[in-house]
Amino acid sequence: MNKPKRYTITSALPYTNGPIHIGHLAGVYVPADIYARYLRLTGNDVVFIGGSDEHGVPITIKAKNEGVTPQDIVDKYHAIIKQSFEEFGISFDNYSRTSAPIHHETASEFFKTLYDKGEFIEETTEQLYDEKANQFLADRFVTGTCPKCGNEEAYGDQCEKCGTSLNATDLINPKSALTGNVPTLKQTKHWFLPLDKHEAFLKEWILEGHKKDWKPNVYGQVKSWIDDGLRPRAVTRDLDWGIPVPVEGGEGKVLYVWFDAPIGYISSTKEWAEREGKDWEPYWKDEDTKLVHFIGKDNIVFHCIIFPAMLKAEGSYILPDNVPANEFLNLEGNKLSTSKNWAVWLPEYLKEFPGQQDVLRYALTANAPETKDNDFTWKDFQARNNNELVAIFGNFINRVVVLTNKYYNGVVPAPADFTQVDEETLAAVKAYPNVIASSVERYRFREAQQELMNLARLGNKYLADEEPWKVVKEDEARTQTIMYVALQIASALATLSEPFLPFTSEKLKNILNVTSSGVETSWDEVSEKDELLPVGHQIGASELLFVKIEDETIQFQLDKLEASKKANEAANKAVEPQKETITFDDFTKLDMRVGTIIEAEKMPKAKKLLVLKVDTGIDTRTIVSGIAESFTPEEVVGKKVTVLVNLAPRALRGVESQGMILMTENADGKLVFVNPDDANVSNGLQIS
Ligand code: B3M
Ligand code: ZN
Repeated sequence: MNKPKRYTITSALPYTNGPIHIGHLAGVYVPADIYARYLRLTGNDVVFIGGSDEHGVPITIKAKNEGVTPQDIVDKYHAIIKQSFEEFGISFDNYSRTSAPIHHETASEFFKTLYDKGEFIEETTEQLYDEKANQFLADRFVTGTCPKCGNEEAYGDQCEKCGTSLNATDLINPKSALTGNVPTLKQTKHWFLPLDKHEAFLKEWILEGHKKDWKPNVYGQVKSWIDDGLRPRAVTRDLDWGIPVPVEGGEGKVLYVWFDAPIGYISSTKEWAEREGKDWEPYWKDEDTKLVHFIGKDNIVFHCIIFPAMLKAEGSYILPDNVPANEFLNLEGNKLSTSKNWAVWLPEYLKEFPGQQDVLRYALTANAPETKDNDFTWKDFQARNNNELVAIFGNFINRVVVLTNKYYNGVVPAPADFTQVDEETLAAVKAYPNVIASSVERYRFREAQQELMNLARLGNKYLADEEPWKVVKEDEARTQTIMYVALQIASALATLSEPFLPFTSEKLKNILNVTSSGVETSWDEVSEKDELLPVGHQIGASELLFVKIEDETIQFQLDKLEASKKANEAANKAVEPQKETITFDDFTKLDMRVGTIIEAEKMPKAKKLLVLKVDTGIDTRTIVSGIAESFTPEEVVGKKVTVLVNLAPRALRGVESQGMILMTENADGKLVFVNPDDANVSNGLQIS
């Protein structure tokens, strides 16, 4: 095993403008948590840092839309997000927030240090300004065409399509996200971090130093940015939500969110150290500490170029050893989207699958977008649960525990002589800690979890081959040996599953009764010890670790997504542009009345037409209406409707139609009547 080391593990600070979904969990938090748990289990000194990113434009936009303050928004979602992390077993040592005073102080100080060292360029430049909103536009306040890839919906700080980091003034045809206005240019002073000045160092540190150990997707992105040439980047903004710029001339300005947010990792570490009575500095300043940032691919430039340049400019910090960014997770073939409600939200998942956090963790890790974008499907989720967790892991444990209770009242039996299969099986178990560790240490969490499952497979196969339930009839000693070996595998699974399936691991440890009786095995002991569960140890009663997920449950989830899709299609239906203005006199020419359909029949040989008799309050008249594909005649009789009564009559298939019934369309394209929403309005009343 490796020598214990100090680790600072960070995971991206989620924006507090909504709850978190499976994409966040799969891309960042589950892998980070597996890594942190594994390192703790192997005796390292670990701080695992998280927190909420509470500044930035999306939060102010959301607050504006909802008519509340940005603080209301961040308070609400910080609480929701923090709770989700706890519920899914993300084992942060500290979860902070960037609105915390300790963060404001830390970020301010950091800025001042760079300012005092002359690490910024102070410059008055022309920036985009929205005359209508009376506000400068940067970041997500402005959209336009990406100069690099032509994406027409690039933001003022980044193009999400090609990943390029942008300055708002780079956008072609910029448009204000607040008013839709074309921005003007207005002078304002800002502080810029001259990334170009750090280019040589970044080249050497990453392009030469990390070519081999960083993931190809991360390395490739960084290389392409550096090859494109780095430019100074503004680290302040003309906004009122954020950390005030702490130097002269900074009044009314705040730090750019991507300047303060990564410093949030440091503030969160400080908060933790204060609480635990520790010194935070070695975790950020000691060269022996390994700093690892877990992020999604859209955050690569900030963690691999901008933040390291900041840390380097400050001078006293270490740099990340690795940034194992993941690609994106899709859902049922489509990009996850908050605005389109195309997501599996964690609070909702927990309501619908109570107690089944590990199933989601497992399915997400099995499909983790480690090297390319990947797809989460509910069918795969069901199959992973039913065919792997239930049929292999759960089945093995259940057999071991049930049989041990049945044959030996739950007491670990003494083995007789081992056969060659027994010896090989026990030796194979001992190899797993290293095999899994080697994958985890290379950030290959899918592979690591597959190996864990291979250990469960080994156990399952061992029992299936050795068939203790048959042997018990003729060979008592052999049965004891088989059950002894199987119990050792169960104990190894309890330990090695912890990083991946923490809730299951705990449950299994309880079933095996190892925690309270002091026979819990450490990660390394699985390799080192010959006996994990001692002879004579009393285990507990059987309890199911996983339950089968039925087709109906999956169909319910698919139906929910289908409903989201429909709602989106309806919302996206092109809204017809407004027609030419008419005068009030034009309007009064329309004579619209409340009426009731009193008879209806199909027009022979016409698919779309119904012939209606309508009581208009003035008279009863015939109206031919193109609604037969949406309604049967029986459905419409008795319906209150709005009728345009002074429309010139016209003949349809030889029947004279004397007016028109007002209709619109619902999300499914079905026609619906525009009708008075009150049964008491009487026929003939004028609509005005
Ligand atoms: N809040 C972006 C995001 O949630 C940003 C990460 C900050 S990490 C310092 O994707
Ligand atoms: Zn682009």
